[in-house]
Amino acid sequence: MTQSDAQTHDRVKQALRTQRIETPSWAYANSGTRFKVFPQEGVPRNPYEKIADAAVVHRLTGVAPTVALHIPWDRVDDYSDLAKYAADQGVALGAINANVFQDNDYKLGSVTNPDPGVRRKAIDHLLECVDIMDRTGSRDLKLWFSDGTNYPGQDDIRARQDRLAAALRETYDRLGDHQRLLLEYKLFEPAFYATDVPDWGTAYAHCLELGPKAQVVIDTGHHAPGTNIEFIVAFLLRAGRLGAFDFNSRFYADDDLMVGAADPFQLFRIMYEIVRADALRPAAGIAFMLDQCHNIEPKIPAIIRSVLNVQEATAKALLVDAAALAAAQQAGDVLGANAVLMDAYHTDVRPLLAELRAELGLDPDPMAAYARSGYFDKIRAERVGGQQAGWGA
Ligand code: RM4
Ligand code: MN
Repeated sequence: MTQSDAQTHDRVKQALRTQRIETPSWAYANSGTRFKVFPQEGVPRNPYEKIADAAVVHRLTGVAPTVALHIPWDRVDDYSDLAKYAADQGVALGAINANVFQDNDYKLGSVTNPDPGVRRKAIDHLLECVDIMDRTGSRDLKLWFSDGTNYPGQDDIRARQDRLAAALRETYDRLGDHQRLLLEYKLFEPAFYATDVPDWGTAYAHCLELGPKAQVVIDTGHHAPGTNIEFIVAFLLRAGRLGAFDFNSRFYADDDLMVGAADPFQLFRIMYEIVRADALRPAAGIAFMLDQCHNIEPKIPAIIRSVLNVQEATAKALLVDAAALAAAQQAGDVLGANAVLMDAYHTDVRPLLAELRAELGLDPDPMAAYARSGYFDKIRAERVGGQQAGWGA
């Protein structure tokens, strides 16, 4: 290794030490498609058991210290007690995800429903989520609305935007100084004709109207096929409005597969824009969250694998030779510039990550360490009886 290679190696490891990835409580629970949910053994039966699993992922990877909650799936009587339990396990509670898509009242929408009574109920839930954040110490309220229409003429598109803006305003005004509203968009599903927050432009426009504490969330599975997601990342970073990611991968629509499984090159390109903006540091305020469902694969190892995939893409992005890239771009050297990026992408970063983990006192191979740990046998034996957590639970 030359001296400059050694310097790069150290710089990359140093940056990776600061990386934080948040895992979602619901990824530890049962999930499926609308055709079938296949239950698995050892699945958590309550939010405490989900947090215990998240803590295992953090202990083995060293970079997943927070877990996102979904309300009402993770409703408990005493959120301070849940936060204390998390701290005892070595993790903290992260973003609070509101859920205004699973109640019968929301058939025609939640905050954009034509019925003011239903809108009131939905907004009250969003405000309740901020109350919960006060107790859990969470910074972020993450909002995703399934609202939309299935048929042309079903409702007034413009009026629905007005209702959305009013609901967001009321929620935004309830936030504390250090709290944020993260607005997520999704192209379609469950609404098939017109979704009320279908794309980043709509989310961005609402966030601008609200104020600086409103930021956009990019869920990587929520775009039309072929969308250049790194362009959206670059745009929002430049505008100071990228608040978070929901990472996952997709082959077709909102597949919620393990991040980096379908398109590791896309994940690298996204992480390159993050590195380019120096936004990896927690102080930059970007929450790197997973939003996945493990329908057929074992859940905890799938989440570990996802965390490792994000780390690998990040390490490759950090390896891009910024000076060489800028020089090639400035010289109009199209092939040279592309080669700089591809050189970094083709580097095998697994030895560097193994070395970093050893330095942090972790097993260099978290997947193998989990398999050896006996944790699965323990939860399989302990978690019998009771209601397993899953969609709607
Ligand atoms: C939505 C969206 C939200 C997630 C729910 C479960 O499609 O991605 O972020 O909370 O699914
Ligand atoms: Mn999401």
